[in-house]
Amino acid sequence: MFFDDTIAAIATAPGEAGIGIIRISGEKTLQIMDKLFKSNQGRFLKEMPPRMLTYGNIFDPDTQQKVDEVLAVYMRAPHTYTKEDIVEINCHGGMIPVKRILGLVLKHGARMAEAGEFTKRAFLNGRIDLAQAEAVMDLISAKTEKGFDVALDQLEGGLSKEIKRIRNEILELLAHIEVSIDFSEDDIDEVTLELLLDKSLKIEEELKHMLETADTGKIIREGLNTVIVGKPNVGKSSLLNALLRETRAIVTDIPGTTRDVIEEQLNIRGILLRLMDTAGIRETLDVVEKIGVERTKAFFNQADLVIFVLDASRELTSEDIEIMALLEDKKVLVIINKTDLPLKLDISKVEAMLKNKIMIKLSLVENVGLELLEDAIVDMVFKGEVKRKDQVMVTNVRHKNSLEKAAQSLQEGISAIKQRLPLDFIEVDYRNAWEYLGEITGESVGEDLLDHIFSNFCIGK
Ligand SMILES: Nc1nc2c(ncn2[C@@H]2O[C@H](COP(=O)(O)OP(=O)(O)OP(=O)(O)O)[C@@H](O)[C@H]2O)c(=O)[nH]1
Ligand SMILES: [Mg+2]
Repeated sequence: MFFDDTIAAIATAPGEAGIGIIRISGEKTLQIMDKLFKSNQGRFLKEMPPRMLTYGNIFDPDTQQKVDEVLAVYMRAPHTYTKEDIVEINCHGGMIPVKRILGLVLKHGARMAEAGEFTKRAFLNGRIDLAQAEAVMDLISAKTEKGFDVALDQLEGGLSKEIKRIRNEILELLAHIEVSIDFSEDDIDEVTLELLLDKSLKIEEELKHMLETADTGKIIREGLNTVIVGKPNVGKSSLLNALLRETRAIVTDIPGTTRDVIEEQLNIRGILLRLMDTAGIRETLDVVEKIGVERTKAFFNQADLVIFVLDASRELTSEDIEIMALLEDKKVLVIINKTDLPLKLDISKVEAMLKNKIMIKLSLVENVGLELLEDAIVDMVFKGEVKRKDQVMVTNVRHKNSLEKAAQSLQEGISAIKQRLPLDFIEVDYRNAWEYLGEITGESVGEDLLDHIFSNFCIGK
Protein backbone atom coordinates (compact mmCIF):
# COMPACT_ATOMS: atom_id res chain seq x y z
CA MET A 1 0.00 0.00 0.00
CA PHE A 2 1.23 3.49 -0.73
CA PHE A 3 -0.13 6.78 0.61
CA ASP A 4 0.64 10.04 -1.11
CA ASP A 5 -0.55 12.29 1.69
CA THR A 6 1.32 13.22 4.82
CA ILE A 7 -0.48 13.08 8.16
CA ALA A 8 0.13 14.85 11.43
CA ALA A 9 -1.34 14.91 14.93
CA ILE A 10 -0.60 15.74 18.52
CA ALA A 11 0.58 12.46 20.03
CA THR A 12 0.49 13.44 23.69
CA ALA A 13 -2.57 13.87 25.89
CA PRO A 14 -4.07 17.35 26.04
CA GLY A 15 -3.33 19.52 29.04
CA GLU A 16 -0.35 20.89 30.89
CA ALA A 17 2.71 18.67 30.87
CA GLY A 18 6.49 18.71 30.67
CA ILE A 19 6.54 18.14 26.93
CA GLY A 20 4.10 17.76 24.08
CA ILE A 21 4.80 15.75 20.93
CA ILE A 22 3.64 16.40 17.39
CA ARG A 23 4.03 13.45 15.07
CA ILE A 24 4.24 13.64 11.28
CA SER A 25 4.28 10.70 8.88
CA GLY A 26 4.50 10.52 5.11
CA GLU A 27 6.46 11.55 2.06
CA LYS A 28 6.41 15.29 2.66
CA THR A 29 7.62 15.07 6.24
CA LEU A 30 11.15 16.33 5.62
CA GLN A 31 9.99 18.97 3.19
CA ILE A 32 7.67 20.38 5.84
CA MET A 33 10.44 20.36 8.41
CA ASP A 34 12.75 22.25 6.05
CA LYS A 35 10.31 25.13 6.17
CA LEU A 36 9.67 25.09 9.91
CA PHE A 37 12.78 23.86 11.74
CA LYS A 38 16.37 25.03 12.13
CA SER A 39 18.85 23.47 14.51
CA ASN A 40 20.84 25.73 16.78
CA GLN A 41 23.74 25.52 14.33
CA GLY A 42 21.35 26.61 11.57
CA ARG A 43 21.01 23.15 9.98
CA PHE A 44 18.01 21.34 8.50
CA LEU A 45 16.79 18.08 9.96
CA LYS A 46 17.66 16.22 6.73
CA GLU A 47 21.33 17.09 7.29
CA MET A 48 21.31 15.35 10.65
CA PRO A 49 21.76 11.59 11.12
CA PRO A 50 18.37 9.82 11.38
CA ARG A 51 17.14 9.02 14.89
CA MET A 52 19.23 11.76 16.44
CA LEU A 53 17.37 14.11 18.70
CA THR A 54 18.27 17.58 17.49
CA TYR A 55 17.95 20.78 19.48
CA GLY A 56 16.56 23.77 17.64
CA ASN A 57 13.59 26.04 17.03
CA ILE A 58 10.34 26.05 15.11
CA PHE A 59 9.82 29.23 13.09
CA ASP A 60 6.75 30.49 11.29
CA PRO A 61 8.06 30.83 7.71
CA ASP A 62 5.62 33.65 6.92
CA THR A 63 6.73 35.93 9.76
CA GLN A 64 10.13 34.44 10.61
CA GLN A 65 8.98 34.52 14.21
CA LYS A 66 10.13 31.89 16.67
CA VAL A 67 7.24 29.63 17.73
CA ASP A 68 8.88 27.37 20.31
CA GLU A 69 12.17 25.85 21.35
CA VAL A 70 12.08 22.13 20.54
CA LEU A 71 13.87 18.82 20.15
CA ALA A 72 13.13 17.13 16.84
CA VAL A 73 13.93 13.69 15.52
CA TYR A 74 13.73 12.27 12.02
CA MET A 75 13.18 8.54 11.43
CA ARG A 76 13.78 7.35 7.91
CA ALA A 77 11.42 5.02 6.03
CA PRO A 78 11.01 2.08 6.08
CA HIS A 79 12.35 1.46 9.56
CA THR A 80 9.62 3.38 11.38
CA TYR A 81 6.29 2.77 13.04
CA THR A 82 4.35 3.45 9.83
CA LYS A 83 7.15 2.36 7.46
CA GLU A 84 7.04 5.96 6.18
CA ASP A 85 9.27 8.92 6.97
CA ILE A 86 8.39 10.13 10.45
CA VAL A 87 9.32 13.23 12.41
CA GLU A 88 8.50 13.82 16.02
CA ILE A 89 8.72 17.30 17.46
CA ASN A 90 9.10 17.54 21.23
CA CYS A 91 7.93 20.98 22.26
CA HIS A 92 6.84 22.46 25.56
CA GLY A 93 3.76 20.79 26.98
CA GLY A 94 0.52 22.75 27.22
CA MET A 95 -2.16 23.62 24.74
CA ILE A 96 -0.58 26.64 23.04
CA PRO A 97 2.78 25.34 21.74
CA VAL A 98 1.42 21.99 20.46
CA LYS A 99 -1.53 23.67 18.74
CA ARG A 100 0.66 26.35 17.17
CA ILE A 101 3.16 23.85 15.81
CA LEU A 102 0.51 21.45 14.56
CA GLY A 103 -1.19 24.39 12.85
CA LEU A 104 2.02 25.23 10.98
CA VAL A 105 2.64 21.60 10.02
CA LEU A 106 -0.89 21.38 8.58
CA LYS A 107 -0.53 24.71 6.79
CA HIS A 108 2.68 23.60 5.11
CA GLY A 109 1.64 20.31 3.59
CA ALA A 110 0.27 17.76 6.04
CA ARG A 111 -3.32 16.93 6.80
CA MET A 112 -4.77 16.12 10.20
CA ALA A 113 -4.49 12.40 10.97
CA GLU A 114 -7.66 10.50 11.74
CA ALA A 115 -8.01 8.49 14.92
CA GLY A 116 -5.58 5.56 14.82
CA GLU A 117 -4.30 6.48 11.37
CA PHE A 118 -0.61 6.03 12.18
CA THR A 119 -1.32 2.51 13.38
CA LYS A 120 -3.62 1.90 10.42
CA ARG A 121 -0.73 2.76 8.12
CA ALA A 122 1.55 0.47 10.10
CA PHE A 123 -0.98 -2.29 9.39
CA LEU A 124 -1.67 -1.46 5.74
CA ASN A 125 2.04 -1.05 5.05
CA GLY A 126 2.60 -4.53 6.47
CA ARG A 127 4.61 -3.74 9.56
CA ILE A 128 2.12 -5.30 11.98
CA ASP A 129 -1.00 -7.39 11.51
CA LEU A 130 -4.49 -6.43 12.62
CA ALA A 131 -4.42 -8.28 15.94
CA GLN A 132 -1.17 -6.50 16.75
CA ALA A 133 -2.64 -3.15 15.78
CA GLU A 134 -5.55 -3.78 18.12
CA ALA A 135 -3.09 -4.72 20.85
CA VAL A 136 -1.51 -1.26 20.53
CA MET A 137 -4.83 0.28 21.51
CA ASP A 138 -5.31 -2.24 24.31
CA LEU A 139 -1.91 -1.28 25.73
CA ILE A 140 -2.91 2.35 25.84
CA SER A 141 -6.32 1.71 27.38
CA ALA A 142 -5.25 -1.06 29.81
CA LYS A 143 -6.46 -0.37 33.35
CA THR A 144 -4.74 -3.29 35.06
CA GLU A 145 -1.23 -4.77 34.97
CA LYS A 146 -2.61 -8.06 33.72
CA GLY A 147 -4.51 -6.35 30.91
CA PHE A 148 -1.34 -4.57 29.89
CA ASP A 149 0.76 -7.77 29.95
CA VAL A 150 -1.67 -9.71 27.78
CA ALA A 151 -1.82 -6.82 25.28
CA LEU A 152 1.97 -6.69 25.20
CA ASP A 153 2.12 -10.38 24.38
CA GLN A 154 -0.38 -9.84 21.57
CA LEU A 155 1.62 -6.92 20.22
CA GLU A 156 4.66 -9.16 20.12
CA GLY A 157 2.61 -11.50 17.98
CA GLY A 158 1.69 -14.21 20.51
CA LEU A 159 -1.86 -14.60 19.27
CA SER A 160 -1.04 -13.87 15.62
CA LYS A 161 1.61 -16.59 15.46
CA GLU A 162 -0.84 -19.15 16.74
CA ILE A 163 -3.56 -18.07 14.30
CA LYS A 164 -1.12 -18.11 11.38
CA ARG A 165 0.12 -21.57 12.32
CA ILE A 166 -3.43 -22.96 12.40
CA ARG A 167 -4.27 -21.21 9.14
CA ASN A 168 -1.28 -22.85 7.51
CA GLU A 169 -2.41 -26.25 8.70
CA ILE A 170 -5.85 -25.65 7.21
CA LEU A 171 -4.20 -24.50 3.98
CA GLU A 172 -2.30 -27.79 3.80
CA LEU A 173 -5.53 -29.70 4.23
CA LEU A 174 -7.09 -27.59 1.51
CA ALA A 175 -4.20 -28.46 -0.78
CA HIS A 176 -4.82 -32.15 -0.06
CA ILE A 177 -8.49 -31.79 -0.84
CA GLU A 178 -7.82 -29.96 -4.09
CA VAL A 179 -5.34 -32.56 -5.28
CA SER A 180 -7.83 -35.30 -4.48
CA ILE A 181 -10.59 -33.49 -6.36
CA ASP A 182 -8.36 -33.28 -9.42
CA PHE A 183 -7.39 -36.92 -9.39
CA SER A 184 -10.32 -38.84 -8.06
CA GLU A 185 -13.43 -38.17 -10.14
CA ASP A 186 -16.27 -39.50 -7.94
CA ASP A 187 -14.25 -42.00 -6.02
CA ILE A 188 -13.24 -40.73 -2.62
CA ASP A 189 -9.95 -41.98 -1.41
CA GLU A 190 -10.46 -43.46 2.10
CA VAL A 191 -6.89 -42.89 3.22
CA THR A 192 -7.08 -39.21 2.37
CA LEU A 193 -10.35 -38.87 4.22
CA GLU A 194 -9.02 -40.54 7.37
CA LEU A 195 -5.97 -38.33 7.29
CA LEU A 196 -8.12 -35.22 6.83
CA LEU A 197 -10.38 -36.24 9.66
CA ASP A 198 -7.51 -36.90 12.00
CA LYS A 199 -5.81 -33.56 11.37
CA SER A 200 -9.09 -31.65 11.44
CA LEU A 201 -9.97 -33.03 14.86
CA LYS A 202 -6.62 -31.82 16.16
CA ILE A 203 -7.19 -28.33 14.79
CA GLU A 204 -10.70 -28.31 16.21
CA GLU A 205 -9.25 -29.11 19.62
CA GLU A 206 -6.77 -26.24 19.33
CA LEU A 207 -9.48 -23.76 18.42
CA LYS A 208 -11.52 -25.00 21.37
CA HIS A 209 -8.64 -24.38 23.78
CA MET A 210 -8.23 -20.87 22.47
CA LEU A 211 -11.93 -20.17 22.83
CA GLU A 212 -11.86 -21.42 26.41
CA THR A 213 -9.67 -18.44 27.33
CA ALA A 214 -12.07 -15.91 25.83
CA ASP A 215 -14.37 -15.34 28.81
CA THR A 216 -11.52 -14.61 31.17
CA GLY A 217 -9.76 -12.74 28.39
CA LYS A 218 -12.70 -10.42 27.85
CA ILE A 219 -12.78 -9.61 31.56
CA ILE A 220 -9.04 -8.91 31.56
CA ARG A 221 -9.43 -6.54 28.63
CA GLU A 222 -12.73 -4.87 29.43
CA GLY A 223 -13.28 -5.43 33.14
CA LEU A 224 -16.06 -7.20 34.98
CA ASN A 225 -19.46 -5.50 35.01
CA THR A 226 -20.62 -6.09 38.54
CA VAL A 227 -23.86 -4.94 40.05
CA ILE A 228 -24.75 -4.95 43.74
CA VAL A 229 -28.44 -5.67 44.29
CA GLY A 230 -30.72 -6.32 47.25
CA LYS A 231 -33.73 -4.86 48.97
CA PRO A 232 -33.34 -1.47 50.68
CA ASN A 233 -31.12 -1.04 53.74
CA VAL A 234 -29.24 -4.36 53.56
CA GLY A 235 -25.87 -2.59 53.19
CA LYS A 236 -25.25 -2.34 49.43
CA SER A 237 -23.77 1.13 49.55
CA SER A 238 -21.75 0.17 52.62
CA LEU A 239 -20.31 -2.69 50.58
CA LEU A 240 -19.39 -0.40 47.67
CA ASN A 241 -17.63 1.94 50.09
CA ALA A 242 -15.82 -0.92 51.80
CA LEU A 243 -14.53 -2.34 48.52
CA LEU A 244 -13.42 1.12 47.37
CA ARG A 245 -12.00 1.92 50.80
CA GLU A 246 -13.57 5.34 50.65
CA THR A 247 -16.92 6.89 51.44
CA ARG A 248 -18.26 7.20 47.93
CA ALA A 249 -21.96 6.46 48.41
CA ILE A 250 -24.27 7.89 51.06
CA VAL A 251 -25.08 5.36 53.78
CA THR A 252 -27.96 5.89 56.22
CA ASP A 253 -30.33 3.67 58.14
CA ILE A 254 -33.23 5.00 56.07
CA PRO A 255 -34.40 2.44 53.49
CA GLY A 256 -34.33 3.93 50.00
CA THR A 257 -31.19 6.03 50.54
CA THR A 258 -29.64 5.22 47.16
CA ARG A 259 -31.86 6.26 44.32
CA ASP A 260 -29.57 6.33 41.32
CA VAL A 261 -26.97 3.90 40.06
CA ILE A 262 -23.49 4.77 41.32
CA GLU A 263 -20.67 3.39 39.20
CA GLU A 264 -17.04 3.14 40.28
CA GLN A 265 -14.03 1.26 38.96
CA LEU A 266 -11.63 -0.60 41.16
CA ASN A 267 -8.80 -3.02 40.74
CA ILE A 268 -9.02 -6.24 42.70
CA ARG A 269 -5.72 -8.07 42.33
CA GLY A 270 -5.38 -7.28 38.67
CA ILE A 271 -9.05 -7.53 37.75
CA LEU A 272 -10.86 -4.37 36.77
CA LEU A 273 -14.25 -4.29 38.45
CA ARG A 274 -16.86 -1.88 37.10
CA LEU A 275 -18.90 -1.85 40.25
CA MET A 276 -22.44 -0.53 40.40
CA ASP A 277 -24.32 0.24 43.57
CA THR A 278 -28.03 0.40 42.92
CA ALA A 279 -31.29 1.51 44.45
CA GLY A 280 -32.74 -1.17 46.72
CA ILE A 281 -35.40 -3.14 44.87
CA ARG A 282 -38.88 -2.76 46.37
CA GLU A 283 -42.40 -1.72 45.45
CA THR A 284 -42.56 2.02 45.94
CA LEU A 285 -44.83 4.94 45.25
CA ASP A 286 -41.98 7.46 45.33
CA VAL A 287 -41.47 8.61 41.74
CA VAL A 288 -37.71 9.11 41.97
CA GLU A 289 -37.14 5.83 43.75
CA LYS A 290 -39.35 4.04 41.24
CA ILE A 291 -37.12 5.18 38.37
CA GLY A 292 -34.10 4.07 40.40
CA VAL A 293 -35.57 0.59 40.83
CA GLU A 294 -36.27 0.36 37.10
CA ARG A 295 -32.68 1.36 36.32
CA THR A 296 -31.42 -1.24 38.78
CA LYS A 297 -33.27 -3.93 36.88
CA ALA A 298 -31.82 -2.75 33.56
CA PHE A 299 -28.24 -2.83 34.86
CA PHE A 300 -28.89 -6.16 36.46
CA ASN A 301 -29.66 -7.66 33.07
CA GLN A 302 -26.34 -6.54 31.57
CA ALA A 303 -24.13 -7.58 34.47
CA ASP A 304 -21.35 -10.18 34.22
CA LEU A 305 -21.55 -10.69 37.98
CA VAL A 306 -24.32 -9.99 40.47
CA ILE A 307 -23.53 -9.42 44.13
CA PHE A 308 -26.77 -10.12 45.96
CA VAL A 309 -26.90 -8.73 49.50
CA LEU A 310 -29.12 -10.07 52.29
CA ASP A 311 -29.49 -8.75 55.83
CA ALA A 312 -28.74 -11.43 58.45
CA SER A 313 -30.59 -9.52 61.15
CA ARG A 314 -33.93 -9.56 59.36
CA GLU A 315 -36.22 -12.32 58.25
CA LEU A 316 -36.53 -13.15 54.59
CA THR A 317 -39.15 -10.94 52.92
CA SER A 318 -41.08 -11.12 49.69
CA GLU A 319 -38.66 -8.52 48.27
CA ASP A 320 -35.69 -10.83 48.83
CA ILE A 321 -37.59 -13.72 47.30
CA GLU A 322 -38.59 -11.65 44.29
CA ILE A 323 -34.93 -10.82 43.60
CA MET A 324 -33.83 -14.41 44.12
CA ALA A 325 -36.18 -15.51 41.40
CA LEU A 326 -34.16 -13.41 38.95
CA LEU A 327 -30.80 -14.90 39.87
CA GLU A 328 -31.00 -18.42 38.53
CA ASP A 329 -29.07 -18.03 35.27
CA LYS A 330 -26.67 -15.41 36.56
CA LYS A 331 -23.18 -15.51 37.97
CA VAL A 332 -23.97 -14.62 41.56
CA LEU A 333 -22.19 -14.11 44.86
CA VAL A 334 -24.59 -14.11 47.78
CA ILE A 335 -23.62 -11.85 50.67
CA ILE A 336 -25.10 -12.39 54.11
CA ASN A 337 -24.37 -9.02 55.68
CA LYS A 338 -24.72 -7.67 59.24
CA THR A 339 -23.57 -10.93 60.84
CA ASP A 340 -22.54 -8.88 63.89
CA LEU A 341 -26.25 -8.53 64.78
CA PRO A 342 -28.48 -11.33 66.20
CA LEU A 343 -29.32 -13.77 63.41
CA LYS A 344 -32.91 -13.72 62.19
CA LEU A 345 -32.38 -14.79 58.59
CA ASP A 346 -33.19 -18.41 57.75
CA ILE A 347 -29.89 -19.19 56.01
CA SER A 348 -30.80 -22.79 55.20
CA LYS A 349 -33.86 -21.53 53.35
CA VAL A 350 -31.68 -19.16 51.33
CA GLU A 351 -29.31 -22.03 50.57
CA ALA A 352 -32.17 -24.16 49.41
CA MET A 353 -33.47 -21.43 47.15
CA LEU A 354 -30.10 -20.47 45.70
CA LYS A 355 -28.52 -23.82 45.00
CA ASN A 356 -24.92 -23.86 43.78
CA LYS A 357 -24.37 -20.19 44.46
CA ILE A 358 -21.39 -19.09 46.51
CA MET A 359 -22.35 -17.58 49.85
CA ILE A 360 -20.20 -15.27 51.95
CA LYS A 361 -20.87 -13.95 55.44
CA LEU A 362 -19.90 -10.35 56.09
CA SER A 363 -20.05 -7.72 58.72
CA LEU A 364 -19.26 -4.39 57.19
CA VAL A 365 -19.34 -2.52 60.48
CA GLU A 366 -16.81 -4.91 61.99
CA ASN A 367 -14.92 -5.24 58.73
CA VAL A 368 -15.19 -9.04 58.61
CA GLY A 369 -15.24 -11.14 55.45
CA LEU A 370 -14.30 -8.56 52.83
CA GLU A 371 -11.17 -10.49 51.84
CA LEU A 372 -13.22 -13.64 51.35
CA LEU A 373 -15.43 -11.71 48.96
CA GLU A 374 -12.41 -10.46 47.01
CA ASP A 375 -11.01 -14.01 46.87
CA ALA A 376 -14.31 -15.28 45.54
CA ILE A 377 -14.40 -12.65 42.79
CA VAL A 378 -10.86 -13.47 41.67
CA ASP A 379 -11.59 -17.22 41.79
CA MET A 380 -14.70 -16.75 39.73
CA VAL A 381 -12.82 -14.93 36.99
CA PHE A 382 -9.94 -17.37 36.78
CA LYS A 383 -11.80 -20.59 37.47
CA GLY A 384 -12.80 -21.08 33.86
CA GLU A 385 -9.29 -20.43 32.63
CA VAL A 386 -7.37 -23.40 31.35
CA LYS A 387 -3.82 -23.18 32.59
CA ARG A 388 -2.15 -24.78 29.62
CA LYS A 389 1.47 -23.96 29.15
CA ASP A 390 2.03 -21.37 26.41
CA GLN A 391 -1.70 -21.07 25.85
CA VAL A 392 -2.35 -17.74 24.16
CA MET A 393 -5.20 -15.68 25.44
CA VAL A 394 -8.12 -14.37 23.43
CA THR A 395 -9.23 -11.05 24.93
CA ASN A 396 -10.96 -9.29 22.08
CA VAL A 397 -14.62 -10.10 21.37
CA ARG A 398 -14.04 -9.56 17.66
CA HIS A 399 -11.37 -12.25 17.70
CA LYS A 400 -13.62 -14.54 19.68
CA ASN A 401 -16.43 -14.18 17.14
CA SER A 402 -14.12 -14.99 14.24
CA LEU A 403 -12.70 -17.99 16.10
CA GLU A 404 -16.20 -19.26 16.78
CA LYS A 405 -17.13 -18.96 13.13
CA ALA A 406 -13.93 -20.74 12.10
CA ALA A 407 -14.59 -23.55 14.58
CA GLN A 408 -18.15 -23.84 13.30
CA SER A 409 -17.00 -24.12 9.67
CA LEU A 410 -14.42 -26.71 10.62
CA GLN A 411 -17.07 -28.72 12.43
CA GLU A 412 -19.23 -28.64 9.34
CA GLY A 413 -16.25 -29.85 7.32
CA ILE A 414 -15.67 -32.68 9.75
CA SER A 415 -19.27 -33.79 9.64
CA ALA A 416 -19.20 -33.60 5.84
CA ILE A 417 -16.20 -35.93 5.86
CA LYS A 418 -17.95 -38.31 8.23
CA GLN A 419 -20.94 -38.40 5.92
CA ARG A 420 -18.61 -38.98 2.99
CA LEU A 421 -20.00 -35.99 1.12
CA PRO A 422 -18.29 -34.96 -2.12
CA LEU A 423 -14.91 -33.31 -1.66
CA ASP A 424 -15.91 -29.97 -3.10
CA PHE A 425 -18.54 -29.68 -0.35
CA ILE A 426 -15.84 -30.28 2.19
CA GLU A 427 -13.54 -27.80 0.54
CA VAL A 428 -16.00 -24.95 1.04
CA ASP A 429 -16.06 -25.47 4.80
CA TYR A 430 -12.29 -25.53 5.07
CA ARG A 431 -11.98 -22.44 2.96
CA ASN A 432 -14.46 -20.64 5.23
CA ALA A 433 -12.57 -21.68 8.35
CA TRP A 434 -9.38 -20.35 6.79
CA GLU A 435 -11.03 -17.05 5.88
CA TYR A 436 -12.56 -16.51 9.30
CA LEU A 437 -9.20 -16.98 10.99
CA GLY A 438 -7.79 -14.47 8.53
CA GLU A 439 -10.20 -11.85 9.90
CA ILE A 440 -8.30 -11.91 13.18
CA THR A 441 -4.92 -11.09 11.69
CA GLY A 442 -6.45 -8.91 9.00
CA GLU A 443 -5.65 -10.99 5.92
CA SER A 444 -9.32 -11.15 5.10
CA VAL A 445 -11.14 -8.03 6.26
CA GLY A 446 -13.13 -5.40 4.45
CA GLU A 447 -12.55 -1.66 4.42
CA ASP A 448 -15.64 -1.03 6.59
CA LEU A 449 -14.43 -3.23 9.38
CA LEU A 450 -10.99 -1.62 9.29
CA ASP A 451 -12.50 1.85 9.49
CA HIS A 452 -14.61 0.73 12.41
CA ILE A 453 -11.69 -0.78 14.30
CA PHE A 454 -9.37 2.18 13.87
CA SER A 455 -12.02 4.79 14.58
CA ASN A 456 -11.97 3.60 18.19
CA PHE A 457 -8.30 4.50 18.50
CA CYS A 458 -7.05 7.76 19.87
CA ILE A 459 -5.77 10.59 17.67
CA GLY A 460 -2.02 10.58 17.26
CA LYS A 461 -1.59 6.79 17.62
N1 LIG B 1 -24.83 -3.74 62.17
C1 LIG B 1 -24.50 -3.57 60.91
N2 LIG B 1 -25.00 -2.53 60.18
C2 LIG B 1 -24.65 -2.39 58.91
C3 LIG B 1 -23.75 -3.28 58.25
N3 LIG B 1 -23.58 -2.88 56.98
C4 LIG B 1 -24.37 -1.77 56.81
N4 LIG B 1 -24.99 -1.46 57.99
C5 LIG B 1 -25.95 -0.37 58.21
O1 LIG B 1 -27.12 -0.60 57.48
C6 LIG B 1 -27.72 0.64 57.09
C7 LIG B 1 -27.99 0.65 55.60
O2 LIG B 1 -26.76 0.64 54.89
P1 LIG B 1 -26.67 1.08 53.39
O3 LIG B 1 -25.31 0.71 52.93
O4 LIG B 1 -27.10 2.47 53.19
O5 LIG B 1 -27.74 0.10 52.74
P2 LIG B 1 -28.26 0.05 51.24
O6 LIG B 1 -28.51 -1.38 50.94
O7 LIG B 1 -27.36 0.78 50.36
O8 LIG B 1 -29.66 0.78 51.35
P3 LIG B 1 -30.49 1.54 50.20
O9 LIG B 1 -29.59 2.48 49.52
O10 LIG B 1 -31.55 2.23 50.98
O11 LIG B 1 -31.06 0.51 49.31
C8 LIG B 1 -26.72 1.72 57.53
O12 LIG B 1 -27.18 2.26 58.75
C9 LIG B 1 -25.43 0.96 57.72
O13 LIG B 1 -24.58 1.56 58.67
C10 LIG B 1 -23.22 -4.37 59.03
O14 LIG B 1 -22.43 -5.21 58.58
N5 LIG B 1 -23.64 -4.46 60.33
MG1 LIG C 1 -27.62 2.38 49.16
